[in-house]
Amino acid sequence: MTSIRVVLVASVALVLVAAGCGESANSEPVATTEVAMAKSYRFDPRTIEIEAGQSVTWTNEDNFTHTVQVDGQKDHKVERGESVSIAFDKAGTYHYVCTLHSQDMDGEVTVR
Ligand SMILES: [Cu+2]
Repeated sequence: MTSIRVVLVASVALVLVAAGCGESANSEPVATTEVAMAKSYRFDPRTIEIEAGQSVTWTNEDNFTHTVQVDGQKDHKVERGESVSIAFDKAGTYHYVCTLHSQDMDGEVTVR
């Protein structure tokens, strides 16, 4: 009896862990070159997919200054109402953050 109860508890725990992980990791990339810095403190869409040679334009639609820094590259400050475009020439997956709000604002560009 005791061993059956232990197995049941373990499987419930596994289901909970799996559900928690799926939420952020499985967001499908959106095929677009336009990302909004939306209200409040968000990149929208957060995960995008483009073709090699295309540029991505981030536009600040929030009420606060944000930045875009692709990992390993320079930081671009984007004031309210302004935008910045960054070209991606090589295929790969590029992670980026707003360095002012890196806890809340990050995203990924997949270049095909
Ligand atoms: Cu920000």
